[in-house]
Amino acid sequence: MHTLRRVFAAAAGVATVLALVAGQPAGAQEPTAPDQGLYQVRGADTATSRTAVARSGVDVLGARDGTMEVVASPAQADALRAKGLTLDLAGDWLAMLARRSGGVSRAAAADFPAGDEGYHTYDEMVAALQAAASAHPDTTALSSLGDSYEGRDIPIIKISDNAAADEDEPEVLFTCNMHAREHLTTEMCLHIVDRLTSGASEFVNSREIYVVPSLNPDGSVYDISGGEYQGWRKNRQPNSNGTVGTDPNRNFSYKWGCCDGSSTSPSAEDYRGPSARSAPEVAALQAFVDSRVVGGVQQIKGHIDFHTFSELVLWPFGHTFDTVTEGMTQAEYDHFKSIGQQMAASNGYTPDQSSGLYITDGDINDWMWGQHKVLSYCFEMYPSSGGLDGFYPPDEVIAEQTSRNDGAVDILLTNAT
Ligand code: 0X9
Ligand code: CA
Ligand code: CA
Ligand code: CA
Ligand code: ZN
Repeated sequence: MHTLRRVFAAAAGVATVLALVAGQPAGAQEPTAPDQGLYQVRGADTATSRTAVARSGVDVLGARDGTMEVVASPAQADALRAKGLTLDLAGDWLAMLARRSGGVSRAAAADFPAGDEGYHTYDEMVAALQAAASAHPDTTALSSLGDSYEGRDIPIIKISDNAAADEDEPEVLFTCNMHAREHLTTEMCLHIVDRLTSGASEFVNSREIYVVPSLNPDGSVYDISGGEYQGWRKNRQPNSNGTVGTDPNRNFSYKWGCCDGSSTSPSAEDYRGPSARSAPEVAALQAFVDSRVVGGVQQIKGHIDFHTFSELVLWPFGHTFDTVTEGMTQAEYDHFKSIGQQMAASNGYTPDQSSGLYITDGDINDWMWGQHKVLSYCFEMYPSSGGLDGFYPPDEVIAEQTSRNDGAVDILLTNAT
């Protein structure tokens, strides 16, 4: 880690959707289907069938209760229908994106589109952390995990009594905004910072808490560039074939690419990257967590990685349907499940093993547990479903949907020992 310094990265490129549509397989096309259609997929009632949908190359927005929301090309939609699934066209994704983002000038990215200014841009997030750090010098320490691909800092704030000292207290990590368009999660991490620095939480004295509000600064800046929402998920690292972006949540080093839970296609939204930890943002987070092994003992005991959307509490593993497997005993699985169920009872989300949603490999939670034995969860936040608005709910929901997780966060903190 080095001291946080502001880096002015090159301006984000002109918005383009070429990356989203490149590399699609040719096939029979429904004449009326948009190039990028938002679909509700019904009949994906099992994790196996949901994994097949994820592997088909579509962009999975959310999934629960046998219904998946995906963005698909006409050929991809036809291919899924040929598998016996029912696809209902809910709209033209690109037209919805343009409409949703209003008439703001393309050059303006000083804040979120009109009406959503309550969300923090990257610059506002950094400013909020700097304000928290200067208001609470004894209980915070602000630094950076390192640089993103485009050279932005990835801020990390530590919150604890005597924050400057490495005390013998269980350490806990909260990470947010690994996927660019999942902006509500940045607010979730900032809310955790607010609550822990407000003097209302006893955990400040008994834990050392690390919060990373944006694991994907470049992607989140890009997503609101030009005053329009871009629907961007991945980081902004160029690929060898001219497309842009690695999915950070398929790029972690534990069993990377093991299990057909990610794509080898650079244009795919779940592209795993050319090698494990090839994304600088992933490498930076892994290096930090690796550095918390002190005297042979991993100091971090608990972790939540926040995503949107579907209102789920998920635990490892994601790469296998098995509960007991290499790296996971029955007792360990039962512990994950028990605490996951307690957190879900507190926030009203649905608890499940990650692979119960669909198979992924190289995700952060598999690495946190598989490599470091950290009690690590994935939360999929509000809403339970929602298509485009699933990623861009109005800023009016921020307060309610972040404080909704206060109880679950406290359960995680309690059990991180
Ligand atoms: O696919 C992901 O990376 C996460 N969902 S999201 O829609 N936010 O992209 C879920 C990862 C959880 N792991 C598994 N489902 N195996
Ligand atoms: Ca703002
Ligand atoms: Ca302390
Ligand atoms: Ca410590
Ligand atoms: Zn996500």
